Amino acid sequence: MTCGRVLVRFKNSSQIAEIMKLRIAVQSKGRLNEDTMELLKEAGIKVSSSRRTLLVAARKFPMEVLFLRDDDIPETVADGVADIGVVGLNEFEERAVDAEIVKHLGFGACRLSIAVPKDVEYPGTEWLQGRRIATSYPGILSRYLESKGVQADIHVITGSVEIATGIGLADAIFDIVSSGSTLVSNNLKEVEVALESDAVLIANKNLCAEKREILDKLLFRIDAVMSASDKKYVLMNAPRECVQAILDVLPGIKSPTVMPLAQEDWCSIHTVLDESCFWDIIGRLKDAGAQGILVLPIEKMIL
Ligand code: PRT
Ligand code: ZN
Repeated sequence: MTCGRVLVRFKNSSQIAEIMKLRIAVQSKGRLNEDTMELLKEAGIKVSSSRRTLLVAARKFPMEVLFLRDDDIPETVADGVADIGVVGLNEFEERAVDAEIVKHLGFGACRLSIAVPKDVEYPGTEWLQGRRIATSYPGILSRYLESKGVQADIHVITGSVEIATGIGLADAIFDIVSSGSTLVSNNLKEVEVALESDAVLIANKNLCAEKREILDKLLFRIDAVMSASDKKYVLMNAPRECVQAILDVLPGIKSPTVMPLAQEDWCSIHTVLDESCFWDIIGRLKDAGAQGILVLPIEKMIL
């Protein structure tokens, strides 16, 4: 299954060619769909957005996209029905299937945490001993409790886990937390973080050489997109005597470019900066003599 070929008949020709395609499983709707499709688009892989079709061929890249519920993605990849997939690390760890993580993608960040009613005086994991904990992630929770030497009563519920303590179903919950506002509005507080999660690209362990090659090409493109995503191209002008002071402020990935301007004794300085770092140093750049600072997005960055 993992090395299936697709027969293609070319237009204006009776020639039939075998085209190898990498099949990627993507969440059909939900929190990871948009970021995943955006990443593919940024990587130059065009996919028709019609979600009524389960399987859609990509344009400009030997890939097809299989749209699924996120719960089904780990197993689909492990079985080889899809070659690769994008899924939350939480879902992948819960299913504990035999597939490999090839890249952390950074989006869909959240954590799997234990939360207790906010008026509980929580001394540490010993409080959980013998308690009832409601969750949709029994696999990760039981492994976590075991690692802490705690025995608790795990109640598996799907959906609305956050109301379990309020209705007397459990003493604590174990669920996804992102901003924490769901916990606050249910009078809960986060006391233990068992897993920090983001979306991961997973792959079948038995891909044939041709599919590995397509995956490597995809990873090359994803790296270029991700390297550029939090970086800015920054240009500024300064009198020549200020250049050294400005260079001292710039953390620069590599040595910045300094070019003379038509106006005598003035230079233009170009560099690439982390966006977060830019806001920290903007004041110091101006104090050092930088003027006309331009900040531009970078689309791709090949390191
Ligand atoms: O239909 P399908 O089964 O495909 O989707 P789903 O409903 O099971 O999953 P979906 O789309 O809700 O989430 C997909 C993935 O997004 C999850 O598996 C996580 O990896 C990731 N993710 C990131 C989140 C969140 N952030 C998140 N905040 N998944 C869920 N939440 C929920 C959480 O369950 C809780 O109810 O948001 C609430 C908490 O949010 P805060 O901000 O109030 O803390
Ligand atoms: Zn799901």
